[in-house]
Amino acid sequence: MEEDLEILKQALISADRDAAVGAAQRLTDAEVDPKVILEEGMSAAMFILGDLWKRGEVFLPEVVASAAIFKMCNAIVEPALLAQRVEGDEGDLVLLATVKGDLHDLGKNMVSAMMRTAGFEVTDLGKDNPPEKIIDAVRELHPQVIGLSALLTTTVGQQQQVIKALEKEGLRDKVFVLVGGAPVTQDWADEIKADGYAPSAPEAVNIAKKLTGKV
Ligand code: B1M
Repeated sequence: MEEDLEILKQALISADRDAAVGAAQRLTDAEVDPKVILEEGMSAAMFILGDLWKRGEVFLPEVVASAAIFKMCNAIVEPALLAQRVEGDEGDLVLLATVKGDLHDLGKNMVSAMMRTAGFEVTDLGKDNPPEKIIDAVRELHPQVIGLSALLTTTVGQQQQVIKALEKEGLRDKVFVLVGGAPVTQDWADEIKADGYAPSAPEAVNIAKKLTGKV
């Protein structure tokens, strides 16, 4: 398992599609915990790739290719994760969105899959969502939790804009707001008066459970 996890990581970093997909398949066939494959293999690889990108050792086209391969691997691993789904309570709806101006969705998709596995219903608005669209969805769907993902220092402010819009529309006390994404911190979550912050997808599930009184 350790060897295939390392192959998966290196193959994602070097955008080697066949090696990455092969390793993801072998790990899934061997019934390795899908959360371990996602967090310790795939997510960790993208973090390293981000560092190489920042240092100018890889370039945008390579990152685009790695992100596409990440999605292929995710398509292999996610069904195994969802097969572990526990039954949830009706009405436990989580509304997920990447904020306006932000096109990063790999982490949000991981949060979505892990929330569903934990028994939550999930409506995923996708990426680049302005506050108005999120407000409309809150009015229509009455979620218990809104999960806002932001990956850019230039877009984290949008999480605050959503909270301000909820306040303006008189909806703030009707829904819990959970924030996450690489540049997001507990301090930021406190500053914008979010109800919760999670540094990872499994932790996002734990916080959503706490907020909704499941643990
Ligand atoms: Co982007 N990008 N990118 N990018 N990208 C970062 C974020 C960056 C840190 C890279 C770097 O410079 N080192 C940098 C941001 C710097 C900054 O803001 N200061 C950056 C940049 C600059 C950009 C562009 C501006 C580049 C350009 O065009 N010149 C551009 C912006 C486009 C836009 O959004 N408007 C851009 C584009 C892209 C791609 C399209 C090529 C691609 C995204 C593909 C996609 O998502 N479909 C991409 C990628 C892949 C990355 C890195 C390398 C990897 C991100 C990722 O998917 N990680 C990233 C480097 C990094 O993050 N260190 C980088 C894997 C994923 C599973 O992790 O999303 O962090 P992550 O999710 C984690 C946790 O954060 C958490 O759970 C997940 C794991 O458990 N989490 C939550 C996430 N959301 C959560 C929500 C929650 C709770 C937890 O509650 C609701």
